[in-house]
Amino acid sequence: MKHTKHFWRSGKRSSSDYGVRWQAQRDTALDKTHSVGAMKNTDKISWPHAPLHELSARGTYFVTAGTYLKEHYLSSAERLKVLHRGLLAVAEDFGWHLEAWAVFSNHYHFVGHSPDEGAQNLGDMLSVLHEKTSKWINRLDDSAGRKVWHNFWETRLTYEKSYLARLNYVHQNPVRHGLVPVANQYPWCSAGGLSEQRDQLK
Ligand code: NI
Repeated sequence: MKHTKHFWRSGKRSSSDYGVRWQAQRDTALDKTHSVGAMKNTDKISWPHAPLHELSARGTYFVTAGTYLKEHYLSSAERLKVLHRGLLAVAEDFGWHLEAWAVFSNHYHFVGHSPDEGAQNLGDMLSVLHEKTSKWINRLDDSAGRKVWHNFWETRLTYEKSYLARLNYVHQNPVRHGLVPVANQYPWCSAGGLSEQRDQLK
């Protein structure tokens, strides 16, 4: 944040300075989301309603997607497993290399590298995941046509420092949510036995 103040005071602003500023703001919003610990308190988050997707550039992205009205539609081990496996499967199908991810009962996060051609297919990739998981969950709950997913938000990570911070953020997310004392005890995330999970997909 010192960084941002400096730019404001000096009157020098470039688009990349805004990049830092927006990332810092989002960091603050996300910290509020998770600092409370227990999952049920995430209901207090106010996520943006109409995110602007800027996906032209190839790069590394931090992505969060949440369920409609933050309902805990995935609150069973079986459902988390299906979403988890689905996320890794669509990433592979759409050419995204995921470096860190964490899947919860009403949202998920990941840090991923886009395909060389660019990040434009992120929306399609998540649509496939959301459509498939919605249909499956709605079938289980006998609620055909119910809206399960809300939207997704992405940030392109253009600074090494913010990239490393987001990687750590995603890896530690199960701990931030108060679900486990140590991240590798949470099965539906990249900290929990990465290579083993990737092998199971094949
Ligand atoms: Ni989270």
